[in-house]
Amino acid sequence: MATTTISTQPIPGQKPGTSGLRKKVTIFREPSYLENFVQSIFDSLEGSQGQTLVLGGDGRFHNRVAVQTILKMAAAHGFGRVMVGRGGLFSTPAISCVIRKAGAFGGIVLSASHNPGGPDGDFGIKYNVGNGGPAPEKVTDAIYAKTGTIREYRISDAPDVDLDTIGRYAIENMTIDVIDPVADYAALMQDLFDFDAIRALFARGFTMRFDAMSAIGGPYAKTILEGLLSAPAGTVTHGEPLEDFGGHHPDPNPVNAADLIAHMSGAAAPDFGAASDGDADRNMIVGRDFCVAPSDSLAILAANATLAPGYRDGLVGIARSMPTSTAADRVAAALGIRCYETPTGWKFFGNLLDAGMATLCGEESYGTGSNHIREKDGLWAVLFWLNILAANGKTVDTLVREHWARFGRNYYSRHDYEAIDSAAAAALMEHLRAQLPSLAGRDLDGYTVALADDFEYTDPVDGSVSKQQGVRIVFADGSRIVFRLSGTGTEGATLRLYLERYEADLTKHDIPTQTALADLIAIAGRVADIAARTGRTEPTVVT
Ligand code: VG1
Ligand code: CO
Repeated sequence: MATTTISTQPIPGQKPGTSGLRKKVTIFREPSYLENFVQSIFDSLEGSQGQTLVLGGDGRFHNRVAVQTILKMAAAHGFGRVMVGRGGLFSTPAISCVIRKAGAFGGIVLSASHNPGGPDGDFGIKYNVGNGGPAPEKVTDAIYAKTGTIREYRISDAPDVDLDTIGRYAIENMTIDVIDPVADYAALMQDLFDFDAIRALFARGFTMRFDAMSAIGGPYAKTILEGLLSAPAGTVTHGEPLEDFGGHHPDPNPVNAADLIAHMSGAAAPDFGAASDGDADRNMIVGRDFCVAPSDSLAILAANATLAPGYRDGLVGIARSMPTSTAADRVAAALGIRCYETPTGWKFFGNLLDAGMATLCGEESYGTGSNHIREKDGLWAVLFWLNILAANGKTVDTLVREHWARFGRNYYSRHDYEAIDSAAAAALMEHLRAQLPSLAGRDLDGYTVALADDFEYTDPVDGSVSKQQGVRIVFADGSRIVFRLSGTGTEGATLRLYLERYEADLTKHDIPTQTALADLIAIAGRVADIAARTGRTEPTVVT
């Protein structure tokens, strides 16, 4: 075995987005594409020699090749030990869990999350720091800067490691532990939730369908739901991780999880449905003929948190991304705790969690989590819901409706315009920004603009400032329209339009969501000139 140094050239465009670097697999397979980025990660770390790294991915196409390359590069860099999940697999929340439990220096997550996989699909890589969470912007900026000046990378010529057999291996002076990717995570879930109560719920005949979307959530859900909690075999569907997710778009929303939604309809439907995404950090919660909005899910978990043993002592604070509905703010107010508003992306929650300022966090994009790790966590949210339903005996829709009756309903929807022309998308955002100074105080179709700005965030812990995080138009009645461009897509640009309207009146809680938001949809279309600028009369996906 020997380490070789290979010369290379900077490759443009290796800029991490909302959650790591995501590109088409075809791009990641180009010579030295992955190597350049990995070396740039390593070169931006201080004091990593001799330290432990955790490594794994969601099993999508190219995962195994990338894991072998990274192991050889980690050895050449001088890491002391790498903990890798068997098969090169780890869900994103499980990597976060293992980094924390092992006291590792950091971790590398191979995933493009909710983006499709396969040879023509997407691949991604993300660096997580020692708290288990995604690297903050100052780290990702440093990595990106290195990608612009890189001249060489170092790699061992050792043979591939047997990733499928648990055990200890070595490359150069580096130890490699191939470990069970589920065990530590399953143990953590048992610490947080009342497994006896959930087991008793299933024993009473409660039925559930968990759709793992042929992604990495399957092994975790099977071990925990069908194994530890004795849910009937078959509760977990699409439970085998496949390199192309069986052709699914592994994004758990009612559009992409249509199969689950169909099964959750009618009198024969299970009591409870759920799904997770490619890397198992997202969750969708479904009742019988009833989809729970992710923003509502966060608020409902917060309002009922003390029913779960891990949260029995209450919450110190809640944090949500800016576009996420303000339903959680109402719960925080009732609990007498703070609700923090951060930019989109889980990396912004890390400091709040580390500083003990927030317990629960959530995003409108089917992401919920807590201070138990530093990533969002799909199965955690599902277990939290099960714990609550086991404790209070309610159905999903009763629980949600009672929540609305108490706090009011925040009608909420997101409209995505995918794969639009990048220049047109940038021009649309500029067009919106140009209007900001003149919007405040104006009347738009009977809605008075109370605030119009481009969201800027100052981290309350380290004072770092993140600008241009989404254009928001907030009306006097609390309704909001938010526009931002996606930072995870790999084709053209994706415009996200977020719409929210608050309704306190209990007798008006049954309006179809798009009807309830129709006025705001019309205002947004006009202010942003969406149809003319994108060439689209309808969004691609409405959730
Ligand atoms: C999207 C979501 C964001 C989420 C991010 C990563 O980002 O909107 O809330 O944190 O994906 O989730 P964007 O920039 O495309 O809007 V995942 O499950 O893809 O890691
Ligand atoms: Co994900």
